[in-house]
Amino acid sequence: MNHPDAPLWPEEFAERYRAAGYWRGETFGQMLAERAAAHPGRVAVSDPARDIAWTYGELDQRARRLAAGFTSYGIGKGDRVVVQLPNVAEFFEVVFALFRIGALPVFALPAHRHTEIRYFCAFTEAVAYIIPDTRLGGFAYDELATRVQAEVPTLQHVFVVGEAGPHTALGDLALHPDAFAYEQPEPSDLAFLQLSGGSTGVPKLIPRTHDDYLYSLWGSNEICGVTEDSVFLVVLPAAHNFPLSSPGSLGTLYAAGRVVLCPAPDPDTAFPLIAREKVTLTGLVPPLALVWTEAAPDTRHDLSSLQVLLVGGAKFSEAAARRVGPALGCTLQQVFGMAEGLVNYTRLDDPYETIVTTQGRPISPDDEIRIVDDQDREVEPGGTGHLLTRGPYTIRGYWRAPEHNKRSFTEDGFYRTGDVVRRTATGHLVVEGRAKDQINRGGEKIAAEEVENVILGHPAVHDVSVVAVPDHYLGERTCAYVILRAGADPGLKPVAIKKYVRERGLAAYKVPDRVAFVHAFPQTGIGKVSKKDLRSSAAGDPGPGV
Ligand code: J2J
Repeated sequence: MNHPDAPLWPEEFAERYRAAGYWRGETFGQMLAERAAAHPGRVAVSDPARDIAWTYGELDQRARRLAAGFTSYGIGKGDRVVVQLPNVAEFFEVVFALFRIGALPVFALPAHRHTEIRYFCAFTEAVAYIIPDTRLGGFAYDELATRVQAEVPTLQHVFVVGEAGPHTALGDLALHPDAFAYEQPEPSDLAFLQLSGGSTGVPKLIPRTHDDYLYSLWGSNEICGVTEDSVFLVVLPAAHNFPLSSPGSLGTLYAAGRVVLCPAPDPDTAFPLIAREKVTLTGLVPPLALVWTEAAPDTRHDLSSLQVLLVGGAKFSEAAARRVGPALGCTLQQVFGMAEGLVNYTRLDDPYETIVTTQGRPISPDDEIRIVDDQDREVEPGGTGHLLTRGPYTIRGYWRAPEHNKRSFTEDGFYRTGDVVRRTATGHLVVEGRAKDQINRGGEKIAAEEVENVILGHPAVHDVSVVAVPDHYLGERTCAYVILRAGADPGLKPVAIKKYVRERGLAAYKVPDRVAFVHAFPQTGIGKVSKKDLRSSAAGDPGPGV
C-alpha cells in the first residue's frame, strides 16, 4: 500500500492479514463507541489521584465533544498533534478525540524538553501541541510551548490540561458532539506516530495504523489473559508503547476492562492504588520491578489482586526474574517489544524455567523471524544473530525517512531490529545483546549519536563518543568520552559538559551519567572508533571523570 509519508504493507500482505482475521477492519473511534454502547456504565478510566472515574459512556462522550472542539479549530484528518501529557485521564480523552477525527497524535514523553519537542513539532509540521499545566506536569510546559510556537510556523494551537495560562484550556474546547461533522479515518489509515528509541541523530517516527495496532492489542489480550474483569495500572509514562499496548491501557479498553492511572512509579504511590483499585495487572521496566520486589514483602498494602506483572523494555536478569513470584505473589510475564511492532511474551502457562530465562515468543503466527549474521545469512538453529522481523503489526518503514528506511529494512520488508538474539527449541527468544548504537538505560533508550551531536556543539570539544557502561540497578548507564580541542581551557571540568547538555534542553535521561576526558579513542582495524573497546574500558576503570 502506498502512503505519501510512510511505506505500508504491500497489498498481497494486507489481503493476507485481513483474510487471516488479524485486521478486523476496526478503527479506534468505532472501538470505543462499541464499548460505550455495550457497557455504558462500566468504569473505563480512573485517575484516583484526581478523583476522576469515567465510564465508557462518559469517555466516549468526552472524546466526541473534544473531537468537535478540535474540528472547530480546523484540525482534521492527517494533521499531526504533539501530545505530551503525564498519566492523567485526559490523555485518553485527547487521543480518542484525535483518533476519531483522523488527526495523528505524536506521542512525546513527559521527560522531553525543548530540543525534542521543537524537533517533533517542526519535523511533523504539527498544527497543535497538547500539554499539562505546571501543577499537573511539574514543569513549565507552557513556557516551552510558547518558545516552540515562536519557532515552528505550523504550530497554531497549544491546548492545556488545567490552567490555560497564555494558551487555550482543553476544557474550553469541548463542543456539542453534533456541532461539527468530520471525516472519519479508515481502518487502514495511520492512527498515530510513535517514537522510536532510535540510534540516529534525530528520533525516527513510527507510523501505526488502526488495523495493525488494534491487532497487537487484542492479540496481546489473549496472551496476557486480559478480559472485562481486568484492571490495568499505568505505571510507566502512558504514551510509551509498552504501557499503551502490551497489553497496556489500550488493550484493556479493547477488552472493556478498567484502566487506572498511577501518577508516579514508586511503591509508595503504586501499592496503595493496587490495593484500593484491586489492580490485576501492570507493566514495569526491570529497575522498577527490582524496587517493587524489594519493597513488597514489607508493605502493609494488600497486593493480592495482582495476577500478572509484565516486565520488559530492557533485559530482565534471570536472578531478578526469579524473585518476582515469591515477592509479589503473581505470575511474571516477560515482554520483549518495540514501538516498531513485534512484541514477544512468555506465556502465562509456559514452564517456570522458560518464564525466567527467555523474553518470550511473538504474538502472531504470522510474525516472521529471521536470525542472521553480519552478511544477512541465517544462522544455524539455536545460534545467535541479528533479529529481523516482518508481520501484521510491524511497520514497513519510518515516517518520512526514505534514506534511513533503506538501511533499517531489508528489500523484502523485514525490519532490522538492531537486537542480537537466539531462539530456543520452543521458539522463545533470548535477547543476548544489541548491535545498534543505543544505550538502554533501564528501558529508556538513548541514541548515542543524538547526544554526541549535542556535545560536539560545545566549543571546547574536538570529538566525543557516547557508550553504555554496565550498571547494577539500571542495567546500563551512559558514559561520554570527550577529546578536547588543543587550545581548550585546561581548567575545564567534565561536569561542564553535563551542564552544557542539560542547558541545550535535552530530556534529563539523555544527560551522560559520566563524562571522561581522554586523548584518543581506541580504533577498529579500519580506523573507526571502536565503541566495543570503549565500552570495555569504561566497564573496567573509567579513569578520571565525573
Ligand atoms: C531486552 N531488550 C528489550 C527485553 C525491549 C513492550 C515492551 C517493551 C517495549 C519497548 C515495547 C526488551 N529484553 N525484554 O514497545 O510494546 C529493547 C530492545 C528493543 C527496544 C525497543 C513494548 N524489551 N527491549 O521497549 O521501542 O532493544 O519498546 O528493540 O522503547 O527495547 O524499545 P521501545
